[in-house]
Amino acid sequence: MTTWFDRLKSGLKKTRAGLADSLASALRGRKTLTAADLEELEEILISGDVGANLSASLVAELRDAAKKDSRDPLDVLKSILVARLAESDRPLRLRADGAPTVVLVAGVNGAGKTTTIAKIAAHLREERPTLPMTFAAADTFRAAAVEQLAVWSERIGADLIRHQEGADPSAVVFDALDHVERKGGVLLIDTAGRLQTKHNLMEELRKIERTVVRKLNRPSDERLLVLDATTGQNGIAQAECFHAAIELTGLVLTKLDGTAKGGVTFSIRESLGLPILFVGVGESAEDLHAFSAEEFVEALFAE
Ligand SMILES: Nc1nc2c(ncn2[C@@H]2O[C@H](COP(=O)(O)OP(=O)(O)OP(=O)(O)O)[C@@H](O)[C@H]2O)c(=O)[nH]1
Ligand SMILES: [Mg+2]
Repeated sequence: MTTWFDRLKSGLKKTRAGLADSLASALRGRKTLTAADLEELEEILISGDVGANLSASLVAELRDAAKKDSRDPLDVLKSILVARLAESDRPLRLRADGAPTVVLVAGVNGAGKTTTIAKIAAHLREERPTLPMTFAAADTFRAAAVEQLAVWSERIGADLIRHQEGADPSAVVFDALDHVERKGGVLLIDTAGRLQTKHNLMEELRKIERTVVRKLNRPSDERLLVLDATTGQNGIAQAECFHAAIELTGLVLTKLDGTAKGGVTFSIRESLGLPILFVGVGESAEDLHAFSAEEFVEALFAE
Protein backbone atom coordinates (compact mmCIF):
# COMPACT_ATOMS: atom_id res chain seq x y z
CA MET A 1 0.00 0.00 0.00
CA THR A 2 1.35 3.42 -0.83
CA THR A 3 1.59 5.65 2.19
CA TRP A 4 0.53 9.28 2.20
CA PHE A 5 4.17 10.32 2.26
CA ASP A 6 4.80 8.36 -0.96
CA ARG A 7 1.81 9.99 -2.59
CA LEU A 8 2.92 13.43 -1.47
CA LYS A 9 6.44 12.79 -2.68
CA SER A 10 5.26 11.66 -6.06
CA GLY A 11 2.69 14.48 -6.22
CA LEU A 12 5.45 17.02 -5.69
CA LYS A 13 7.59 15.58 -8.50
CA LYS A 14 7.19 18.56 -10.81
CA THR A 15 7.90 21.09 -8.07
CA ARG A 16 10.90 19.06 -7.02
CA ALA A 17 12.27 19.16 -10.56
CA GLY A 18 11.52 22.88 -10.93
CA LEU A 19 12.52 24.11 -7.49
CA ALA A 20 13.83 21.71 -4.88
CA ASP A 21 16.45 20.01 -7.06
CA SER A 22 17.89 23.36 -8.10
CA LEU A 23 17.99 24.52 -4.48
CA ALA A 24 19.67 21.29 -3.48
CA SER A 25 22.36 21.53 -6.13
CA ALA A 26 22.99 25.19 -5.30
CA LEU A 27 23.36 24.52 -1.57
CA ARG A 28 24.26 20.98 -0.73
CA GLY A 29 27.77 20.57 0.65
CA ARG A 30 28.63 24.27 0.45
CA LYS A 31 31.00 25.49 3.15
CA THR A 32 30.34 29.19 2.66
CA LEU A 33 27.68 31.10 0.83
CA THR A 34 28.93 33.96 -1.32
CA ALA A 35 26.86 36.93 -2.42
CA ALA A 36 26.64 35.31 -5.86
CA ASP A 37 25.37 32.06 -4.32
CA LEU A 38 22.69 33.92 -2.45
CA GLU A 39 21.68 35.80 -5.55
CA GLU A 40 21.37 32.56 -7.49
CA LEU A 41 19.33 31.09 -4.67
CA GLU A 42 16.94 34.01 -4.75
CA GLU A 43 16.46 33.59 -8.48
CA ILE A 44 15.70 29.90 -8.07
CA LEU A 45 13.12 30.66 -5.39
CA ILE A 46 11.44 33.37 -7.42
CA SER A 47 11.25 31.25 -10.56
CA GLY A 48 9.83 28.45 -8.40
CA ASP A 49 6.84 30.67 -7.56
CA VAL A 50 7.88 31.33 -4.00
CA GLY A 51 7.16 35.05 -4.54
CA ALA A 52 9.65 37.92 -4.64
CA ASN A 53 9.26 39.26 -1.10
CA LEU A 54 9.32 35.89 0.56
CA SER A 55 12.29 34.76 -1.54
CA ALA A 56 14.31 37.80 -0.46
CA SER A 57 13.41 37.28 3.17
CA LEU A 58 14.24 33.56 3.05
CA VAL A 59 17.64 34.28 1.53
CA ALA A 60 18.39 36.90 4.20
CA GLU A 61 17.37 34.47 6.92
CA LEU A 62 19.52 31.72 5.45
CA ARG A 63 22.51 34.06 5.13
CA ASP A 64 22.33 34.92 8.84
CA ALA A 65 21.49 31.43 10.04
CA ALA A 66 24.21 29.74 8.01
CA LYS A 67 26.84 31.80 9.83
CA LYS A 68 25.83 30.28 13.17
CA ASP A 69 24.62 26.87 12.06
CA SER A 70 27.26 24.28 11.21
CA ARG A 71 24.86 22.00 9.33
CA ASP A 72 24.75 21.70 5.57
CA PRO A 73 23.18 24.92 4.24
CA LEU A 74 20.47 22.86 2.51
CA ASP A 75 19.40 21.48 5.89
CA VAL A 76 19.42 24.98 7.33
CA LEU A 77 17.14 26.16 4.51
CA LYS A 78 14.82 23.20 5.07
CA SER A 79 14.50 24.08 8.75
CA ILE A 80 13.72 27.67 7.82
CA LEU A 81 11.05 26.54 5.36
CA VAL A 82 9.47 24.22 7.91
CA ALA A 83 9.41 26.98 10.52
CA ARG A 84 7.75 29.39 8.10
CA LEU A 85 5.04 26.87 7.27
CA ALA A 86 4.64 25.21 10.64
CA GLU A 87 2.54 27.95 12.18
CA SER A 88 -0.14 26.83 9.79
CA ASP A 89 -0.38 23.25 10.99
CA ARG A 90 -3.76 22.56 12.47
CA PRO A 91 -6.45 19.99 11.77
CA LEU A 92 -10.04 20.64 10.75
CA ARG A 93 -11.88 21.81 13.86
CA LEU A 94 -14.74 19.55 14.84
CA ARG A 95 -16.95 20.92 17.57
CA ALA A 96 -16.84 19.06 20.85
CA ASP A 97 -19.96 20.63 22.38
CA GLY A 98 -22.49 18.43 20.60
CA ALA A 99 -23.58 21.21 18.27
CA PRO A 100 -23.15 20.57 14.54
CA THR A 101 -19.86 21.53 12.91
CA VAL A 102 -20.48 23.72 9.89
CA VAL A 103 -17.88 23.81 7.12
CA LEU A 104 -18.36 26.23 4.26
CA VAL A 105 -16.28 25.41 1.19
CA ALA A 106 -15.58 28.13 -1.37
CA GLY A 107 -13.37 28.59 -4.40
CA VAL A 108 -13.39 29.42 -8.09
CA ASN A 109 -14.56 27.16 -10.89
CA GLY A 110 -12.94 23.79 -10.97
CA ALA A 111 -10.61 24.42 -8.01
CA GLY A 112 -11.70 21.13 -6.48
CA LYS A 113 -14.42 22.15 -3.99
CA THR A 114 -16.83 19.30 -4.54
CA THR A 115 -14.20 16.57 -4.65
CA THR A 116 -12.50 18.08 -1.59
CA ILE A 117 -15.78 17.83 0.32
CA ALA A 118 -16.08 14.20 -0.74
CA LYS A 119 -12.49 13.45 0.26
CA ILE A 120 -12.80 15.16 3.65
CA ALA A 121 -16.04 13.25 4.27
CA ALA A 122 -14.46 9.95 3.24
CA HIS A 123 -11.65 10.51 5.76
CA LEU A 124 -14.10 11.49 8.50
CA ARG A 125 -16.19 8.43 7.72
CA GLU A 126 -13.17 6.23 8.28
CA GLU A 127 -12.11 7.94 11.50
CA ARG A 128 -15.59 8.39 12.92
CA PRO A 129 -17.89 5.74 11.40
CA THR A 130 -20.95 6.86 13.39
CA LEU A 131 -20.59 10.60 12.88
CA PRO A 132 -23.62 11.94 11.03
CA MET A 133 -22.61 13.77 7.89
CA THR A 134 -24.65 16.07 5.71
CA PHE A 135 -23.85 17.75 2.41
CA ALA A 136 -25.60 20.95 1.38
CA ALA A 137 -25.77 21.29 -2.40
CA ALA A 138 -25.56 25.07 -2.40
CA ASP A 139 -24.07 25.10 -5.89
CA THR A 140 -27.47 25.38 -7.50
CA PHE A 141 -26.02 26.99 -10.59
CA ARG A 142 -25.73 23.74 -12.54
CA ALA A 143 -27.84 20.61 -12.14
CA ALA A 144 -24.71 18.54 -12.78
CA ALA A 145 -23.10 20.02 -9.66
CA VAL A 146 -25.90 18.67 -7.49
CA GLU A 147 -25.72 15.28 -9.19
CA GLN A 148 -21.97 15.09 -8.58
CA LEU A 149 -22.53 15.71 -4.88
CA ALA A 150 -25.44 13.24 -4.82
CA VAL A 151 -23.18 10.46 -6.10
CA TRP A 152 -20.63 11.20 -3.40
CA SER A 153 -23.22 11.41 -0.65
CA GLU A 154 -24.45 7.91 -1.51
CA ARG A 155 -21.01 6.45 -1.75
CA ILE A 156 -19.92 7.89 1.59
CA GLY A 157 -23.21 7.62 3.41
CA ALA A 158 -23.88 11.31 3.94
CA ASP A 159 -27.31 12.95 3.86
CA LEU A 160 -27.83 15.34 0.99
CA ILE A 161 -29.91 18.48 1.19
CA ARG A 162 -30.76 19.75 -2.28
CA HIS A 163 -33.19 22.03 -4.04
CA GLN A 164 -33.91 22.35 -7.73
CA GLU A 165 -31.47 23.97 -10.15
CA GLY A 166 -31.39 27.75 -9.88
CA ALA A 167 -32.74 27.80 -6.32
CA ASP A 168 -31.40 30.27 -3.78
CA PRO A 169 -28.23 28.68 -2.32
CA SER A 170 -29.00 30.23 1.07
CA ALA A 171 -32.35 28.47 1.15
CA VAL A 172 -30.56 25.15 0.67
CA VAL A 173 -28.23 26.05 3.50
CA PHE A 174 -31.15 27.04 5.72
CA ASP A 175 -32.74 23.62 5.23
CA ALA A 176 -29.42 21.87 5.72
CA LEU A 177 -28.90 23.73 9.01
CA ASP A 178 -32.37 22.68 10.09
CA HIS A 179 -31.40 19.11 9.33
CA VAL A 180 -28.11 19.14 11.26
CA GLU A 181 -29.66 20.93 14.22
CA ARG A 182 -31.68 17.76 14.64
CA LYS A 183 -29.10 15.25 13.50
CA GLY A 184 -25.85 16.77 14.71
CA GLY A 185 -22.51 15.84 13.20
CA VAL A 186 -20.86 17.70 10.36
CA LEU A 187 -22.39 19.83 7.64
CA LEU A 188 -20.25 20.40 4.54
CA ILE A 189 -21.55 23.15 2.28
CA ASP A 190 -20.66 22.97 -1.42
CA THR A 191 -20.86 26.30 -3.22
CA ALA A 192 -20.75 27.55 -6.80
CA GLY A 193 -17.45 28.67 -8.22
CA ARG A 194 -18.10 31.39 -10.69
CA LEU A 195 -15.21 33.81 -11.00
CA GLN A 196 -14.20 35.71 -7.93
CA THR A 197 -14.38 39.01 -9.76
CA LYS A 198 -18.13 38.56 -10.12
CA HIS A 199 -19.75 40.45 -7.29
CA ASN A 200 -22.66 37.99 -7.30
CA LEU A 201 -20.66 35.05 -6.14
CA MET A 202 -19.18 36.97 -3.23
CA GLU A 203 -22.61 38.32 -2.34
CA GLU A 204 -23.97 34.80 -2.44
CA LEU A 205 -21.24 33.54 -0.12
CA ARG A 206 -21.86 36.39 2.31
CA LYS A 207 -25.53 35.59 2.28
CA ILE A 208 -24.83 31.92 3.02
CA GLU A 209 -22.67 32.89 5.97
CA ARG A 210 -25.33 35.32 7.21
CA THR A 211 -27.82 32.46 7.05
CA VAL A 212 -25.60 30.37 9.31
CA VAL A 213 -25.21 33.23 11.77
CA ARG A 214 -28.96 33.89 11.89
CA LYS A 215 -29.90 30.26 12.27
CA LEU A 216 -27.21 29.10 14.72
CA ASN A 217 -26.36 32.38 16.40
CA ARG A 218 -22.72 31.84 15.55
CA PRO A 219 -20.50 31.86 12.50
CA SER A 220 -19.68 28.69 10.59
CA ASP A 221 -16.86 26.72 12.19
CA GLU A 222 -14.66 26.62 9.12
CA ARG A 223 -14.72 28.75 6.01
CA LEU A 224 -12.30 27.02 3.70
CA LEU A 225 -10.99 28.27 0.41
CA VAL A 226 -10.03 25.59 -2.07
CA LEU A 227 -7.14 26.85 -4.19
CA ASP A 228 -5.84 25.20 -7.31
CA ALA A 229 -2.05 25.23 -6.92
CA THR A 230 -1.57 25.38 -10.69
CA THR A 231 -2.78 29.00 -10.62
CA GLY A 232 0.43 29.94 -8.82
CA GLN A 233 0.74 33.50 -7.58
CA ASN A 234 -2.72 34.40 -8.93
CA GLY A 235 -4.15 32.23 -6.21
CA ILE A 236 -3.12 34.84 -3.68
CA ALA A 237 -5.22 37.59 -5.26
CA GLN A 238 -8.10 35.12 -5.49
CA ALA A 239 -7.77 34.22 -1.84
CA GLU A 240 -7.71 37.88 -0.76
CA CYS A 241 -10.99 38.41 -2.56
CA PHE A 242 -12.67 35.49 -0.78
CA HIS A 243 -11.11 36.47 2.53
CA ALA A 244 -12.60 39.94 2.24
CA ALA A 245 -16.02 38.41 1.66
CA ILE A 246 -16.27 35.66 4.26
CA GLU A 247 -13.20 35.89 6.48
CA LEU A 248 -11.63 32.55 5.69
CA THR A 249 -10.42 30.26 8.46
CA GLY A 250 -8.20 28.08 6.32
CA LEU A 251 -7.02 26.88 2.94
CA VAL A 252 -7.04 23.68 0.98
CA LEU A 253 -4.38 23.55 -1.70
CA THR A 254 -5.29 21.12 -4.49
CA LYS A 255 -3.62 19.85 -7.65
CA LEU A 256 -0.07 20.12 -6.41
CA ASP A 257 0.54 17.07 -8.58
CA GLY A 258 -0.24 19.06 -11.71
CA THR A 259 2.23 21.87 -11.30
CA ALA A 260 5.86 22.86 -10.92
CA LYS A 261 4.54 25.88 -9.00
CA GLY A 262 4.26 24.09 -5.66
CA GLY A 263 6.57 26.76 -4.24
CA VAL A 264 3.45 28.88 -4.11
CA THR A 265 2.54 26.95 -0.95
CA PHE A 266 5.11 29.01 0.94
CA SER A 267 4.04 32.38 -0.39
CA ILE A 268 0.35 31.61 0.05
CA ARG A 269 0.98 30.75 3.66
CA GLU A 270 3.11 33.85 4.18
CA SER A 271 0.99 36.43 2.39
CA LEU A 272 -2.40 35.31 3.66
CA GLY A 273 -1.48 34.31 7.18
CA LEU A 274 -4.05 31.51 6.96
CA PRO A 275 -3.45 27.90 7.91
CA ILE A 276 -3.29 25.28 5.20
CA LEU A 277 -5.53 22.48 6.45
CA PHE A 278 -5.27 20.03 3.59
CA VAL A 279 -3.21 19.48 0.47
CA GLY A 280 -4.27 17.51 -2.56
CA VAL A 281 -2.01 15.62 -4.94
CA GLY A 282 -4.49 13.69 -7.07
CA GLU A 283 -8.06 12.67 -7.67
CA SER A 284 -8.64 9.85 -5.20
CA ALA A 285 -9.64 10.26 -1.56
CA GLU A 286 -6.21 9.09 -0.44
CA ASP A 287 -4.69 11.97 -2.39
CA LEU A 288 -6.02 14.58 0.02
CA HIS A 289 -4.48 14.71 3.46
CA ALA A 290 -4.07 16.95 6.48
CA PHE A 291 -1.16 19.29 5.92
CA SER A 292 2.07 18.97 7.85
CA ALA A 293 4.89 21.46 7.25
CA GLU A 294 7.61 19.03 8.12
CA GLU A 295 6.23 16.30 5.90
CA PHE A 296 5.72 18.74 3.06
CA VAL A 297 9.31 19.99 3.11
CA GLU A 298 10.69 16.45 3.56
CA ALA A 299 8.67 15.19 0.59
CA LEU A 300 9.61 18.19 -1.52
CA PHE A 301 13.33 17.58 -1.05
CA ALA A 302 13.15 13.78 -0.98
CA GLU A 303 15.63 12.00 -3.22
N1 LIG B 1 -4.84 16.03 -10.33
C1 LIG B 1 -5.67 16.48 -9.39
N2 LIG B 1 -6.94 16.69 -9.70
C2 LIG B 1 -7.76 17.16 -8.74
C3 LIG B 1 -7.31 17.44 -7.43
N3 LIG B 1 -8.37 17.91 -6.71
C4 LIG B 1 -9.42 17.92 -7.55
N4 LIG B 1 -9.07 17.47 -8.78
C5 LIG B 1 -9.91 17.35 -9.98
O1 LIG B 1 -10.34 18.62 -10.42
C6 LIG B 1 -11.57 18.52 -11.10
C7 LIG B 1 -12.55 19.58 -10.58
O2 LIG B 1 -12.89 19.23 -9.24
P1 LIG B 1 -14.27 19.65 -8.58
O3 LIG B 1 -14.21 19.17 -7.19
O4 LIG B 1 -15.42 19.27 -9.41
O5 LIG B 1 -14.11 21.22 -8.59
P2 LIG B 1 -15.15 22.34 -8.13
O6 LIG B 1 -14.37 23.42 -7.49
O7 LIG B 1 -16.23 21.73 -7.35
O8 LIG B 1 -15.68 22.83 -9.55
P3 LIG B 1 -17.03 23.65 -9.91
O9 LIG B 1 -18.13 23.01 -9.14
O10 LIG B 1 -17.17 23.48 -11.37
O11 LIG B 1 -16.78 25.05 -9.53
C8 LIG B 1 -12.05 17.10 -10.87
O12 LIG B 1 -11.80 16.36 -12.03
C9 LIG B 1 -11.19 16.61 -9.72
O13 LIG B 1 -11.01 15.21 -9.72
C10 LIG B 1 -5.92 17.20 -7.12
O14 LIG B 1 -5.43 17.42 -6.01
N5 LIG B 1 -5.17 16.73 -8.15
MG1 LIG C 1 -18.27 21.72 -7.60
